[in-house]
Amino acid sequence: ESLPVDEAIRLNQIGFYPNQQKLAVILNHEDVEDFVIWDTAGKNIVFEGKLAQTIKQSFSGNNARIADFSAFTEVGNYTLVLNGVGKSYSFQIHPQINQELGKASIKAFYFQRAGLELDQSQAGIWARPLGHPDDQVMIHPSAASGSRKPGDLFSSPKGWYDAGDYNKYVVNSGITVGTLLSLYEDYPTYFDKLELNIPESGDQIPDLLDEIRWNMEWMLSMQDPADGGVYHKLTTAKFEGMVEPHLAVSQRYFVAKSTTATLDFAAVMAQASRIYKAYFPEESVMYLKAAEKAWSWAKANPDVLYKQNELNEAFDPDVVTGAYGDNSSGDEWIWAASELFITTHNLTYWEELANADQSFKLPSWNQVAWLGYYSLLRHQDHITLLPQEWIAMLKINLLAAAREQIEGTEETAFNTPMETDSKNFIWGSNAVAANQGILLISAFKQSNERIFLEKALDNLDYILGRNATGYSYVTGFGTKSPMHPHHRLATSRPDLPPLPGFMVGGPNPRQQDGCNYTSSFPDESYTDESCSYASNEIAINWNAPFAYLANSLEAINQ
Ligand code: G3I
Ligand code: 9MR
Repeated sequence: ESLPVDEAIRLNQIGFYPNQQKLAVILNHEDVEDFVIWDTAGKNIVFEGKLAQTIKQSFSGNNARIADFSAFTEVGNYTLVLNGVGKSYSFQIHPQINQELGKASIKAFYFQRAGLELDQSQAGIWARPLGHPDDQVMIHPSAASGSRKPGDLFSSPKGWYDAGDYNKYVVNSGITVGTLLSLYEDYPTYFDKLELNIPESGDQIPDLLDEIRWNMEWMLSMQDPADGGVYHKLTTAKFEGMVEPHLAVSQRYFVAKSTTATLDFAAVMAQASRIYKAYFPEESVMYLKAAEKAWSWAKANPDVLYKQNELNEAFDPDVVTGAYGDNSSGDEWIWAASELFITTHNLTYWEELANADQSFKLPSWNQVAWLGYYSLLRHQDHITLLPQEWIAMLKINLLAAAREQIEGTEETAFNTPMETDSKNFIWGSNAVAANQGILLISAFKQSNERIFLEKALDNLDYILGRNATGYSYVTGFGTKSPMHPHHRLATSRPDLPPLPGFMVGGPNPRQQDGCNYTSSFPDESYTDESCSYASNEIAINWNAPFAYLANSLEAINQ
């Protein structure tokens, strides 16, 4: 018990399902051969094992060996011990091991709410005054059209703050809402019971749907009622300082309509229309009308891409906040057409899909085709109007991509799909790991092959500590977790621990923020400093796939 914690022992710092594979990775320590599992309560040895013979190399050249204790299945609290060397952080084995984590990953969205006073009864120590009412948002010259003139003011309240900043961007809201609505569509009975303690808890609809609705209501107000086009973003001209929301009071603007924002909007409105129908029939009709109107605008304006630099040459004031500029809208067409087709069964939308690229592309804010394709596969039994060979091809592509994704996992130092390619380590790399998890879970659902589920769990283990930095990348979860995320809500309250349930962006060797990093290797380029927006920011489009991964594994293991 007097043994020190040895950070060379890397494992999921939350824990494991009893029947799940359980791995730790031991770095270096070439002389050690045995390990034991201690029961932390009784300090008894409950399991003895040997480290794997195979030595693998991490990207930075550390020697890595596996300690496999999958055979140990008893519920409890434990540490892994290397005799005479040190112990791991503590972890649990429990049949609902990811339940609290899953809830926190969604509660995080409540903490991101704009335009709401957070009450102590729901927010605890993170209670805060109302900020960003967004009842006086100005039409930026780039957004003027019809009767809406530069300088006009309209209301556009609610929604979630995008990330560590306080702005609200439609493109990024789109993939976030789409991912969360899909989580609900995949596991409705799990979410029908799940309580999040948010202001709407106790009403007649599932808390997850209440939380998403907070953002849907904002998104609706981003549509120009005159023509159906959707503004790309609602933002200050420059990023605010690191101040609390009620003190961040610079003028906010509606900025330029774009095809990508409009189609992402159409997709989520169409998806929401079918999901909320049972609860709010009138709202459901309104969502669908909004989606169809957005679709018509996009048809008339098929290639209005958001180019921030060009807009800044033409209009004042310059807008330098998150661009979410994308150089193609092909994937947005696929997503919108898919969701509209599933909801309406109208074959007009099929025209957009018939010759579309079906190859697998991992979803991200600028690549949304597979949000639509996942939905079509989810609803395959109800879309019999579509050619069955075409649907079958989607499924083939999905399974092929999943197989490719897991190939080589065993050769990586930490045994995760995430590490099979150093190119996965981009800005927001942890969301790559989470989105790979969604791919693998979707493949499991389509094939019933458990290997896909196991590899999805490997990526969750990665996120929670079995990785090259030894961090559990989720605030408030795990022993060594981010304490200084790039998050204005957190940095402006240095007296409080960071808000819980947020997965930070993660290792990113391009290090675009200019902060101090201690390593430049792909999977070690992470620094827990608030200056590091390129590795340590939080964002709604990263938390959504993380929430999908944690909650769907929990729902599947029920
Ligand atoms: O397109 C290239 C690709 O060809 C290349 O292989 C790859 C290598 O890294 O880079 C790709 O471009 C990257 C782009 O994201 C698309 O993934 C850029 O390098 C990278 O700088 C860019 O990062 C984006 C970042 O904003 C800067 O624009 C992140 O994806 C995006 O998540 C992030 O979003 C910000 C918002 O702007 C503002 N709010 C916070 C939010 C999170 O940090
Ligand atoms: O806080 C901003 C963060 O949300 C963005 O991801 C990041 C990149 O666009 O920019 C951050 O804002 C910084 C700005 O770019 C440069 N000056 C310092 C700002 C706060 O660190």
